[in-house]
Amino acid sequence: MRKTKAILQRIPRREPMKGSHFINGRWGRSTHNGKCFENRDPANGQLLSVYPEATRQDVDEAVQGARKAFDLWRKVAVAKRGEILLKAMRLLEERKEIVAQAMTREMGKVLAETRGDVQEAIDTAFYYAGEGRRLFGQTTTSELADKFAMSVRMPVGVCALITPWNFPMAIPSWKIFPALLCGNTVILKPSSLTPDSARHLVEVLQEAGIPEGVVSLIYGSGATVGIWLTEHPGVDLVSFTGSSLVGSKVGETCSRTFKKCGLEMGGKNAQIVMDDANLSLALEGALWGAFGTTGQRCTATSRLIVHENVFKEFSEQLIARAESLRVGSGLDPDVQMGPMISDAQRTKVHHYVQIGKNKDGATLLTGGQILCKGEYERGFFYAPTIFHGTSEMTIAQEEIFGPVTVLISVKSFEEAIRVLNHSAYGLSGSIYTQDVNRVMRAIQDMQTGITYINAPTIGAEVHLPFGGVKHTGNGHREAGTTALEIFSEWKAVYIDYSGKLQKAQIDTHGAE
Ligand code: UN1
Repeated sequence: MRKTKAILQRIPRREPMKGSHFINGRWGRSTHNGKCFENRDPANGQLLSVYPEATRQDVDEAVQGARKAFDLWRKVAVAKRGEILLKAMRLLEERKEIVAQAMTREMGKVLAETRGDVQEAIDTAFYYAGEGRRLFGQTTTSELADKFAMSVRMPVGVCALITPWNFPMAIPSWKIFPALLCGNTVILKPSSLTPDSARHLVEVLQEAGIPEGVVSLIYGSGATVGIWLTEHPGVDLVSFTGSSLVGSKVGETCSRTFKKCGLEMGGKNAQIVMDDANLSLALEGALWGAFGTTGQRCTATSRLIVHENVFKEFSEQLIARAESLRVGSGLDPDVQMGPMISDAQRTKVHHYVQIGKNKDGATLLTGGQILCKGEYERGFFYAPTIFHGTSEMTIAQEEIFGPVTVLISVKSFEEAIRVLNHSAYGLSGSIYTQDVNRVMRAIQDMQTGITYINAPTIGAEVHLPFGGVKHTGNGHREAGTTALEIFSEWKAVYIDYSGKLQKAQIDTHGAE
């Protein structure tokens, strides 16, 4: 504890930065008398920066600029667009440490994780830069002679990207880079809890040579700016990551206004531990999956489904390890779990803990407390929390988004899979077992978009599809080649070089 304090004292206090929107290639504060909001360090309450809230006029200007820029950007050679992404990637590599530190300050997670977050954006830029020399369509034959057919990808238009605070750079990068590569223009509206990270990302794009209006960055709340963007007639596509509650509203508005819409929402991810598992490996996985990012990941392990034969041993070890986790400022290299993002989020988590104890009747095995003494006084810290419960309980069904996990004991592999699937969500799932038949059956039967074998529920890589089934998503996937599906439209092209009118379906069969 004393060590953390000493480290925090060494961090120079600086004047809060005054941030601005980036609209039509210019950084500037709202000229329309918008309000401002504060960005504070969740570990100690320090004021880091002040940002403007966009007004409706700011949103209109950004959309108009993006519409105008679209006509130019869609015609820029795809390889050239890829080169700009590559430049942005290099700049991000140079700034990785500065950006990671800024991210830990505003978001709270430990430096090793914010470095990983920036690295994920670097990897994503690299991946889609390469796509600049692929972006494959298909060539195929025609059913008619002297006729050729192919499919090509077309950009969609103006994309509004609404992103959360838990991966302040990786998640925006999953959207921005493929969207730009496909020839779209974008307006990013990041969470108001992590404005600095978004600014760093847009700065590297600007310095890499993104033309005016192609990328805009506007700040403000989801309830105002998010809704204005989603309803705006000048926006063609909305890509949203956040809660299922908000996502369903975004989806409704998009369908009413005929927009393409990608939704990446909640999770209630489970790790299964079978009685033949390598228990120490399963334990490491559970700790990382449940308490990494202070449990604030959509892929966090919020349920641990453990075979009864190893339940006692596994839960005892898990409790001991959770209790020895070092909680504190994410800037302290010895700390393993940082603060929660905000007081509101911590209050929500604590409320779920009361539900677990009082309404559900679950057994609280460790944690369940707000940490507020000594070094924790001015931050939003919460103790790593483990319940023993059953699958029907509210705490085993609803997304908590904090350092809380529920142990559930099962008697068999079949029951473990049934419990894992007993969820409204279907993002990530994991199983620890040495039995190849169980592995194959788990891959087949888990109702999740991401399935891990002998690995935790977190840790997706950028070249594979990211997303989930059931209430987690609406059928789209981020990352990999799958992101190209949302950010482009297919066009089928037929080229008839016969010099005569040929009728499909008729000329091919009419003579019979
Ligand atoms: C999230 O869970 O909110 O898979 C995103 C992971 C990271 C991204 C997580 N690459 O853990």
